[in-house]
Amino acid sequence: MLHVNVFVLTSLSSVPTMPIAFADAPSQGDAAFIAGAEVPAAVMGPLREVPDWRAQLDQLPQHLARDGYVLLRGALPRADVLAARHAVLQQLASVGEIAEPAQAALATGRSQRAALHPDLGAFWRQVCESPALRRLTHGPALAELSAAVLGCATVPFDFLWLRTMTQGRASPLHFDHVYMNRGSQRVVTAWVPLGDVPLRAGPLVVVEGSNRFEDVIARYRGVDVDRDSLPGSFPEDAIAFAQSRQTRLLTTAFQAGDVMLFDMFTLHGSCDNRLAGGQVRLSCDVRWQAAADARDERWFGHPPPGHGGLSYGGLNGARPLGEAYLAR
Ligand SMILES: O=C(O)CCC(=O)C(=O)O
Repeated sequence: MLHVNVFVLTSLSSVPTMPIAFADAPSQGDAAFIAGAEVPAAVMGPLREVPDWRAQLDQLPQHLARDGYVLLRGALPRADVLAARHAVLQQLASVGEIAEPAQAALATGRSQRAALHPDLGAFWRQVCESPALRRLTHGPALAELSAAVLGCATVPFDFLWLRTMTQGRASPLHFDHVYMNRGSQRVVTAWVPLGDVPLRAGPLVVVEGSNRFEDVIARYRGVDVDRDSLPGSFPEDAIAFAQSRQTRLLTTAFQAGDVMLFDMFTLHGSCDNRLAGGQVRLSCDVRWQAAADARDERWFGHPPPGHGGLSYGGLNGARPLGEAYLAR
């Protein structure tokens, strides 16, 4: 069932607002859900953490090769993550999508984004290029970690994927390869939760062992979503797929400061956001690649061209908060 939140922001009342529908608030609890179904205990597992990772940076490439990911707790200063979160939420509040105080990240169910910023791509670029966010995603900590994981000097993609996941929303399973394979093949994604992300907020989920599913990888290797006009997302239900492969879906509760790095052939998505009261889950993903390698032209430049030359306007995040997503 859908309901429409009718929160009205008096400070922005002269600007037309668009009501947006959200799914009804789900019950609370510590279970993970995907596509509305609770992940059965037998299918669910914890992401493996690299303990004491600072003392074994030289071991990270082996961890990446074995698991397809490395989960590093406390890799970024919590205060810097919260500053980036605040910068994003303030801008969402300025278009009436997030209620004040913005730190609570509660969606109002209304939006004045399109009325205030007819160029939605330019608005989203401004949010994604917030200085506090860039310091986090393009700063020395991720430079050092991506270099340790890839075993070479690295550069970040200029383009940043910022996720504002409203209630009920999740990212379908996919390999990142199909979105960014025109340049270097030595690329890692750094997934950065912008705030604490408990299970009910819909954290990242990885299909255990998928970095060695050669049959599935072969179906996607070389696919380019823009050139081939194909959706990159995996068509199969995540829980049913994990059961059919006798594997597990791995996730965990993340804290602000944790970082997960993974390679281009690790099948991943996210759990559903089931936070109560319309609370939004915020995270971003930034790619780092070998500095010496060729670059995928879509993701570099000021602004980067992005999908189909749409730059930041080609992202679902550029749509007013809560509007239906387009599959890519
Ligand atoms: O945060 C999410 O919902 C999905 C993130 C993702 O797909 C990625 O980092 O590649």
